[in-house]
Amino acid sequence: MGELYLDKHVAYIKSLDKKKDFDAVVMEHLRMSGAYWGLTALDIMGRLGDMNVDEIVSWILMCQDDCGGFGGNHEHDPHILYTLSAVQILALFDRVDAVDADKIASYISGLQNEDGSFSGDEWGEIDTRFSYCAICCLSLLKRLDKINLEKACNFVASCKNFDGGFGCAPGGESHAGQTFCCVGALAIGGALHHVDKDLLGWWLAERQVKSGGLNGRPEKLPDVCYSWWVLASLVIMERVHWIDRKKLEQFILDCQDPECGGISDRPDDAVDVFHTFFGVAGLSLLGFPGLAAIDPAYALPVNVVDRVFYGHKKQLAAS
Ligand code: GRG
Repeated sequence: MGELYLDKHVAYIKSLDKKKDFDAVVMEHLRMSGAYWGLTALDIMGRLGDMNVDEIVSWILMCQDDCGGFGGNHEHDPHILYTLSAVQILALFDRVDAVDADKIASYISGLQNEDGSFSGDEWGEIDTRFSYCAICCLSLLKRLDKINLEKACNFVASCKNFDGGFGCAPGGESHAGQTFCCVGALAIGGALHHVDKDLLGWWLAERQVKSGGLNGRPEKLPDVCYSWWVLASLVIMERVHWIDRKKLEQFILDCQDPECGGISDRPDDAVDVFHTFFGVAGLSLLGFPGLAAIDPAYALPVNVVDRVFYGHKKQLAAS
């Protein structure tokens, strides 16, 4: 088995907070999601403990708009993508109670359209990514009753194609990223019967190329991030054994920077926090030793999801 440079990846992620270089400027508008990727990767690697929780939670609260949604950074406009990232980070730290769940739920339910779809923000773009964000976020807040869940799932199902995959809107080309959003949303929404598991399992397994990596659609290059989008969908559908897991594991390990840490999209490319998270998360789904298990639908460590729904930590603390 190849080596995972865990300590180097931890050091790489921790160094990002202090950086003021070009990458940091480019990431400025999506810092909330960047923080979610970095912090969740640290948690999977068992190294979230040294973070300053109060400082992170106060920054998240500063990014909340009066309407209840969160922006990608302080004083940025709210968007459903960053609202999910904010709630996911709060869940990581067991601090969901620091926010008014009803206010966030009212922001999200206000983005649901008549056909069950969701807009990303007040400007109205519609995409199945936003359906996933809405359903995942409201589930973590235990507020799924605030939307029309049946219509939401029916809209997602209407984006299914002849090949079993899903696109960003009805008639949109199947793409592994959108497919994860749709399968994840339907799994959380209790509507997986809309998925043709054998047909979609076949299409997803076809995403594996010679190098062992996965692509997002036919004829495209492999990319480490699809180790999440494809693999998580296969895990949810219990078809993960349809790909060569060892070859995928080696592809992800080949994308590491063994000197400075971090994982890139393909071997020898520059690393970034997005691919570092999805690489580590993919290895976790593959059961790589030393990594905590990640939940394929919520994209959070399994113990965090258990704590949200069953209150394990709080019950233990009280006993
Ligand atoms: C909490 C895990 C999590 C997700 C939140 C934002 C979101 C919900 C999901 C994004 C799903 C998605 C569309 C992923 C694809 C990202 C990507 C690499 C897009 C690149 O698209 P192209 O067309 O790439 O440039 P290809 O690989 O097709 O050439």
